[in-house]
Amino acid sequence: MSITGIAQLVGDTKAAYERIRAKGLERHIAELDILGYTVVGPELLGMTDRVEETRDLLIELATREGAADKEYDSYLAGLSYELYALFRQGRVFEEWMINPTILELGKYLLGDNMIVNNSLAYVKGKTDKHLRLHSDTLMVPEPLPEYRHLINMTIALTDYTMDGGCVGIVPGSHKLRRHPTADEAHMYELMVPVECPAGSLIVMPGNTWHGAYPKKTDGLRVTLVQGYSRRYLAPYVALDMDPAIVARNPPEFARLFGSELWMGFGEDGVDTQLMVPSYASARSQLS
Ligand SMILES: O=C(O)CCC(=O)C(=O)O
Ligand SMILES: [Fe+2]
Repeated sequence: MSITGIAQLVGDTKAAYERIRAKGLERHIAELDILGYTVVGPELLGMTDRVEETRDLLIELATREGAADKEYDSYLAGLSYELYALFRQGRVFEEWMINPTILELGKYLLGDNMIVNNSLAYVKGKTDKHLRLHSDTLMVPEPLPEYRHLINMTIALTDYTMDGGCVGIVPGSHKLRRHPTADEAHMYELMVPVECPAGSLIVMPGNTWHGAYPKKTDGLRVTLVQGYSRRYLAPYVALDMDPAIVARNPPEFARLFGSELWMGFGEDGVDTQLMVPSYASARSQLS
């Protein structure tokens, strides 16, 4: 790294640490390192007043799609009925996407250039099936990288309990740097239930093994999932949207949705303004 690169790294590190401290997120960073996940309480997200509205809107969208007729079933046993690309379907989802606490933790894990990778919601009804253990770093060969490619930011919009079919996480599994085998995928006794109140954020980096418990209780479990990744990973969800949505949000929203990516060029070639700083030799390791 050049002297400039090192000086930038020092500056970036001090600034990142100050921001983490100012928000009181040190404990969560430690848990991510030690356990491979963390749960952030609703107060720290600062959007407690949006939880009910978001939950009701998701139930309304699912109902309109006929989810109840399908008994909230999905393509995988134990996974819930899925809704996709929420950021195009309501103002409140735009706010969740750029929630400052989510972005702070995300950028600590993925660097300042992180982009949106996924946008999903789950509506889960009663089921006697577990969701099998897996890691979200799909398609990546082993050994999985020690640093994170992507993170799953799960926002519980109803209270999470084991009997209510909450997520279960295998603590320390991120250190294995591999996917569970077909046999391990059913070792549910390894899971710790993530029980937390509605409005909590569960941060699950892509190497962490997780699944979900059968839902024995009546009523629906409602969840918003936002995936973020390093910018070289092709997003799972299409990032394009009505320009009016981009226009009514801060510039960081556009950036998270790819406005500064140089990939995807055509006959005219790359935008060198965007591409040249991507050379690792020209920047801090934090980005
Ligand atoms: O919310 C759940 O039941 C777990 C779903 C899951 O595996 C995920 O969001 O990656
Ligand atoms: Fe998952």
